[in-house]
Amino acid sequence: MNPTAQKPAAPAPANAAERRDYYERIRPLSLTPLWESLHALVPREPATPCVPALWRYDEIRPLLMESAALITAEEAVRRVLVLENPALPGSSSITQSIYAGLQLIMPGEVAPSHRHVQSALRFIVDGKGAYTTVGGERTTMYPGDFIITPSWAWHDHGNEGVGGTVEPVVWLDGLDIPMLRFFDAGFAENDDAKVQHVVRPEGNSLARFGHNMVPVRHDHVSATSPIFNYPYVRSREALALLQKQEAPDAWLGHKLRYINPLTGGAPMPTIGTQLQLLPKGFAGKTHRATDGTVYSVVEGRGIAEIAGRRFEFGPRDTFVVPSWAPLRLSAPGEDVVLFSFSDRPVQQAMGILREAFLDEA
Ligand code: GTQ
Repeated sequence: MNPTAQKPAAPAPANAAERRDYYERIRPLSLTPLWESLHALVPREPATPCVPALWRYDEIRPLLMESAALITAEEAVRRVLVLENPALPGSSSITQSIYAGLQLIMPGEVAPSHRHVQSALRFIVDGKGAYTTVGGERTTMYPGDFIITPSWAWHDHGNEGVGGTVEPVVWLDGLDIPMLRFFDAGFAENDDAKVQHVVRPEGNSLARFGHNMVPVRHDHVSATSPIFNYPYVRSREALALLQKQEAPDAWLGHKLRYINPLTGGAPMPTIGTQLQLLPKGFAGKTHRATDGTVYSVVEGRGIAEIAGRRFEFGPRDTFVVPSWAPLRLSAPGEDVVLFSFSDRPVQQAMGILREAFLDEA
């Protein structure tokens, strides 16, 4: 699998000492010999340093709640436990291009308004009744909702509850932080006000753009979808209907991607998102793709075999599938619903996305 490992070790050249001496002499001039690293720079196939990993929510939740006693959301600005790929310590990255973390907001707390070039998605994991405000419109969060904070949009989060109850709310943050770091293109600023002024009623963008219609006099297409909350009730209903009406895809089950209704493309310029249902008894075939992907389990227990390692997952767990790692999903005991995201739209824009659907089980 590892392309560098396939190469038989080259016999030491007769002039090895001369070469070493030469390398030492060119180093002070900031020069290096390509021929020593060409195979790693241009690998035969992806050789990611990322490893597959699973984060169990049952293990994380008590620790997350403990953090609420250590620091307020306001002091932390964003109180988040970063899900860091075990093979990329210190990188705050779950894949080479994607950041993920679990953010907690306690009843009555506020995460103050700021904005940054990094785009963010929120996938609600636990609890309901928190809100986020984006561009002057609030949306109330329910488990399974997929919410977007576009690049450079002001956003603050709070938790006032809904329907008379207020409870801790946890969501999975997905950001393109490593990509922005790679491009050295990040800017950020804090708002003057802690909580931004609400200028549009809740549900306004969904009414305008979320029903397969758009306002006739709207002709502004930006890089990010004008819908910023894709409610779970609606996406889940679509999957339930497909489950009744169609056979599942042998690799993916019933899988839909979220779209920007103005373009049909991904809702965010840098991150693609999907929701899939594996019907009870599903035993998927193996597939792989060059976009390392983060999965959040919404419903059900199932199994992900990733690069030969077996992970048993349950509701609210998160797992990561590295680039080009073979993946096989199964749902032996019950229906499973998975949300997932990756850098797919970037790879598609570059024309480099590859995927393979293998015939073996
Ligand atoms: O909510 O704005 O997990 O700026 C990391 C950076 C969340 C946020 C994160 C952020 C945010």
